[in-house]
Amino acid sequence: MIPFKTLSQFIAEKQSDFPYAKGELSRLLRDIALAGKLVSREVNKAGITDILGDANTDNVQGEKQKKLDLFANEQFIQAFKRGGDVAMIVSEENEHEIVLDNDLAMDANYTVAMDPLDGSSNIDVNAAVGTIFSIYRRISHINEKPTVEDILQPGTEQVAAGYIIYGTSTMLVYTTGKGVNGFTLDPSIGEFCLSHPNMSIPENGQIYSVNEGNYIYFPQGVKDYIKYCQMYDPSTKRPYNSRYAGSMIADIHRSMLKGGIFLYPSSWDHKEGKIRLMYECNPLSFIVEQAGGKASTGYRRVLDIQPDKIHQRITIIIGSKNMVEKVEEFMHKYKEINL
Ligand code: AHM
Ligand code: MG
Repeated sequence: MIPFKTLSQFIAEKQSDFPYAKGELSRLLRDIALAGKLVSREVNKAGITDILGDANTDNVQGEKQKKLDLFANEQFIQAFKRGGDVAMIVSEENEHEIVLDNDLAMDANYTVAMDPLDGSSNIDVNAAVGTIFSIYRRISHINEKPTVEDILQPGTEQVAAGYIIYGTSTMLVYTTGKGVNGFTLDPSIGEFCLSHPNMSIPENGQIYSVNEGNYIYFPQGVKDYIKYCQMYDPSTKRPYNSRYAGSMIADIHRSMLKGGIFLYPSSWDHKEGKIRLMYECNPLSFIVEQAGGKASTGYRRVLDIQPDKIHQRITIIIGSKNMVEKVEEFMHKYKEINL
């Protein structure tokens, strides 16, 4: 039985892991949890309130924005503004980085990259969606105006990262680089409570997640791996099962608990990959690595990539360590295609 502990109690306890900590990161994590609760409340009422459907706007990537995308974006931005610990935000929903220059943010130490509502295409059909966030320490001095370099840091520099999954229950999973812990929202008391301490992803799994509609456009190494997954071999428990939610949070959360792999390779309309480095790949790679898994482009570790733009996309293969290494083995048989 897991002893009862709220997220706030857990964060307060863990603050002593960082001797230099002054409580700002703890406050920031609590601000994220609060915004997550507001989004969760709205997601749970979707269908009976006017929050489903398109907002009739496009984001910078030309994707249709949903009303809930914009609602979630606003909740997190407001939480960071009110909290005063964030100097700059990068969001999937905003073309440019947002510099917070209100009085409260004058001595803010952190920058945040986020996807406020990942898996938007699932909103209208009542399937799981999520929030993903990545926290960096700014490089510039606190009384200087932050620049984009404060956020364009490789994933190895993340101070903390996490996701909130709005599924059958709402869960917040995060890491500060000392393991991964998961908290389930108890709606009756309005608190995230520790439900999944020290999460570790199985080294092997029998589930692969990929949009197979794009199969003919995948690199040959990925095609070979998919055929390997489908081949009968009882010694390695193949054929594997295929599950694809259309929301990588849902697919990766499943892998975290049961083992598995998620792939988004290059395809015909996303030659460089579809998933965004700063606010999807990096935070999820940090979490998965902290849980004992692996995240790679097929040729290099995701967390080592130096980002050059805030909405940069990459190819990603992430999940159970041995499964990711198997894909790398297949991919290394072919030359990397540099786009
Ligand atoms: P989004 O941030 O616009 O929702 O896009 C990211 C999502 C991932 O969560 C999901 O795995 C993928 O896009 C689905 O894309 P596709 O429909 O091309 O398979
Ligand atoms: Mg997304």
